[in-house]
Amino acid sequence: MSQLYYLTDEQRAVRDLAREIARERIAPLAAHVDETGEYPHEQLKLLGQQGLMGLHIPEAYGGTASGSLAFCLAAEEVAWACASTATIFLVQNLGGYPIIFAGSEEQKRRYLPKLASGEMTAAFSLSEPGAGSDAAAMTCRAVRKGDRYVLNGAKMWVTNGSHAGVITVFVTTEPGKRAKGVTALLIEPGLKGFTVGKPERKLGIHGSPTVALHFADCEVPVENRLGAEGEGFKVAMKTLEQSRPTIGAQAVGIGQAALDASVAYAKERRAFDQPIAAFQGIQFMLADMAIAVHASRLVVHHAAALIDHGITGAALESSAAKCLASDTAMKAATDAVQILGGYGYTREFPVERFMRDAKITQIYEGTNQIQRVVIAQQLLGKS
Ligand code: COS
Repeated sequence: MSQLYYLTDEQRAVRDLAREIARERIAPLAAHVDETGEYPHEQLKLLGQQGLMGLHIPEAYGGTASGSLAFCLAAEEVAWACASTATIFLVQNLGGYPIIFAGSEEQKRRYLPKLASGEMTAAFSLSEPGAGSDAAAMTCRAVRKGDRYVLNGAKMWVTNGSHAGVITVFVTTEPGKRAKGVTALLIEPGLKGFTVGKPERKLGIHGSPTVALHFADCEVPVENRLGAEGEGFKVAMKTLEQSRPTIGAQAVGIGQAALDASVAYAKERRAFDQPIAAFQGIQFMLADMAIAVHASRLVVHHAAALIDHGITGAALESSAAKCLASDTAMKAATDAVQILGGYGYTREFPVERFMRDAKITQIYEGTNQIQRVVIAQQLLGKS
């Protein structure tokens, strides 16, 4: 990997620490996690113990406030080793952002220190069975009754929803008003009328549980509301704008892992009396993978640096980072399977896992079609 001259000493230290943990402690377990769907408890605990869960959390609440670029560097390293663990690591960030942006002092004190230490994990719940890309079309409803909201409806595709100690759930308090009727609530497990669905059986990221949430006359205290009524959609959009580069970082990690596995195999595997790395057909594939992964990393780092510099309105750069890096990871992983040939198609090598794991990065936190909608809106204005 080329030298990233622009990193600060702190960012380098975060990357090196994450790399060491990822390569020595997380990577050896990745195939097992994929095979069994086992939740990566120990891996997450380790990330918490080493201070990597609090990179995005202000120091006043137990974090290190290291910033978005530092977090992206750590996310890439974790994803290089195990995309499942990386997904939960990213959701810790996604679920924590709304509390940082919109939480009251009491809410911040209640949750952020536990998220920073890894004692508690978080989740973020925007999508519904009938509302994914069109998030404002949500129907899960909260009706205020005195000092409580009564929730009815379902949410879907909630990463870590079965394990999180706190979930930011977006509901409508004024159906028909679309975005302007959306309100964010903090939900903890154990509330009466709140149940978690069975884990989805997915193509990849098997160790990262994805569930539906069901609410049947579930009563939530008003003090669990995050921000004002009707402000939830903006909280969700602002959160996604900050979080999408981190999905890009996860994708860079998967793409780099696919490239590394391909280079290693091409140097070992012989055909026609020479290593297949001697053939230009393979060399060009490796070079194209390296170009795209390198470019993706730089675009991810640029979007993260904009966030760290407090430059608002980085929706274009954020969506571009997520989109480019995830498309790159998918292509790199598919090419890695091709380079490894029949072996690549088996579980004897990790590249088929990279290919299955890469696919989700083109889908979650907004499909890449939605990223292009966001980018076009920035270019053209909203029609
Ligand atoms: N930051 C702050 N506010 C934002 C914003 C951002 N990045 N993007 C939009 N908003 C605000 C808008 O300014 C608007 O508020 P005003 O009416 O006061 O101006 C409000 O949010 C609604 O925005 P918009 O009218 O653009 O909403 P749409 O219903 O047209 O939806 C898209 C816009 C498609 C971009 C949105 O629904 C989206 O991101 N969908 C994908 C959802 C997603 O990523 N799901 C995955 C969930 S996590 S697995």
